[in-house]
Amino acid sequence: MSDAVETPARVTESFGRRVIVETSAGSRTSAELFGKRLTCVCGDEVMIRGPSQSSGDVAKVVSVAPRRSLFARTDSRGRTEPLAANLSLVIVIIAPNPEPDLYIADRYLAGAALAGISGALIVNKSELPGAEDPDFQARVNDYERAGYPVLRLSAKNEPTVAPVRELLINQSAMLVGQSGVGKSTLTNRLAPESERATRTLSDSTGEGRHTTVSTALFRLASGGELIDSPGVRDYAPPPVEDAMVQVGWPEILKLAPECRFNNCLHLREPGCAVLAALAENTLSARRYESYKRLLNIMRGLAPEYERRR
Ligand SMILES: Nc1nc2c(ncn2[C@@H]2O[C@H](COP(=O)(O)OP(=O)(O)OP(=O)(O)O)[C@@H](O)[C@H]2O)c(=O)[nH]1
Ligand SMILES: [Mg+2]
Ligand SMILES: [Zn+2]
Repeated sequence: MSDAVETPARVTESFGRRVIVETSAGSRTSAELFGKRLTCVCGDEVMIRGPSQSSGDVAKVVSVAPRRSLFARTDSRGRTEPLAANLSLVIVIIAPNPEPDLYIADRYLAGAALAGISGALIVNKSELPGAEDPDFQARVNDYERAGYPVLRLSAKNEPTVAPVRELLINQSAMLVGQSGVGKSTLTNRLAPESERATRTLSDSTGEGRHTTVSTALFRLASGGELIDSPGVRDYAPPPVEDAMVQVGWPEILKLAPECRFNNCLHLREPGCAVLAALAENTLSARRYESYKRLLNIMRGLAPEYERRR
């Protein structure tokens, strides 16, 4: 291949300056970012050059195509860190075990919505007795009532996984959630060639152990593509203005037009339809609490947000 020839490719895994790309012919190869200012993440569409003698023995990523979406997080220093590009769906996985932190799930779904990406919930390990707990079920039902697709399954039990294949057709989806919920187990089930390492039985009591260390994309024979990602202890979306936070809560956003003030943040304002729904118990108090928490987190990030504008 001549040095000047550029070919399109897809980033399927990223390790800083080094990435794995998949060419349109379907082969995967290692590549390096060309030039210091170039950055890319899993899911990016790029142009690569080489490998050839004069560019060294490794292919170079020379440009990144405009993104249809960018899913990102705020890191511990308040900076925005991109996680994946060109997603159409973010799937949060929870399980009865490890104990779910639904505030993380809510913030993931909010981060997706704020990036113009759809959200869905998978309840894995549904065969465990903890899945029968009425309180757990009520909390899961909150997501259905809010309008999210919710799938209950066991990644280890093939027939229960079929609805996920259906959901993923024509989607570019990323699995996210706490460590140990079964993201990689499900990825292996859906894309057997992915061969993702999963937590072994002897590790299963190891609190806070993170098995997966990289974000990686796989194509599914049944259609669509799936990205497995490392488990997290927390997640917050990049900073947004106060009025935008409710975009992450479809059930609140739906009520907002009925509020007396069109800039209502649903905190203490008179004539607030959200507070009325809360008093009538038609809105989940936990989900509302979660909305207020993200509003507070975003206000905490505001100075950093302004500084970087
Ligand atoms: N009982 C049960 N165990 C499951 C199921 N799915 C996964 N597991 C187990 O849960 C543990 C964690 O699974 P992983 O797939 O490694 O979890 P992960 O979400 O990828 O974890 P990180 O990579 O650390 O984020 C493993 O021991 C799996 O065998 C399930 O449906 N039922
Ligand atoms: Mg994993
Ligand atoms: Zn209101």
